[in-house]
Amino acid sequence: MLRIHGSAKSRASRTLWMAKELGLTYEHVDLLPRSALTKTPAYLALNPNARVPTIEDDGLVLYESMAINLYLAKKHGKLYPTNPRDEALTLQWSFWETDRLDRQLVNYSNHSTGLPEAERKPAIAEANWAEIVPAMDVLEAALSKSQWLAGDAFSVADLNVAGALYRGLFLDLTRWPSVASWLGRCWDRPAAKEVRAMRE
Ligand SMILES: N[C@@H](CCC(=O)N[C@@H](CS)C(=O)NCC(=O)O)C(=O)O
Repeated sequence: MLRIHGSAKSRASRTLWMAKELGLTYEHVDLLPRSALTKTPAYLALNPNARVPTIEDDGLVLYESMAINLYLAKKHGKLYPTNPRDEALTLQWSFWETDRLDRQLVNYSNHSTGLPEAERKPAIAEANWAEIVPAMDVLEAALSKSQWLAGDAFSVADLNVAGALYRGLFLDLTRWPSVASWLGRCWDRPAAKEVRAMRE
């Protein structure tokens, strides 16, 4: 049976969202990032990075949330592109998000609102926001031409990017109206709502 390691309050929310979209039965090991349980020899044997998420599935151990979701969607033949063009776009957007927005959004959110006030560093928030704006402009341009990131329906490409943009739900998205409506469409899905309820 699929086992998912990682709290819904972490990047494991993307994996949980995918498992729910696919209707999979899974065991959830609710590990908080940086907790002692992510540093045990047993967990480090699964993920030597001491990070979440990690999955175990039929003997396969896999980390990296984007790779996990691509694997699960492909394995179960749902939400995975059916042609090389859309598959390439799916990989493009998944890698793009990891490079351009993933840590930037976490850093911005932590240092603007998330951390206790005394620990926030406005310069870190500002530097990350300076990277977020041009990346969101790129996403806006793509989504103003097409409802979905790869093909003509919601897919793992949208899940991977929208899942990573959880913190975007709390940003002022006025400058990016197509991103705002796409993000709403994605997070309005029943599976996404379930994960959001686990997270908040
Ligand atoms: N690129 C990885 C990032 C994983 C990651 O950084 N996870 C965070 C939780 S959201 C974590 O475990 N952090 C622990 C740490 O930084 O020590 C992925 O997408 O799976």
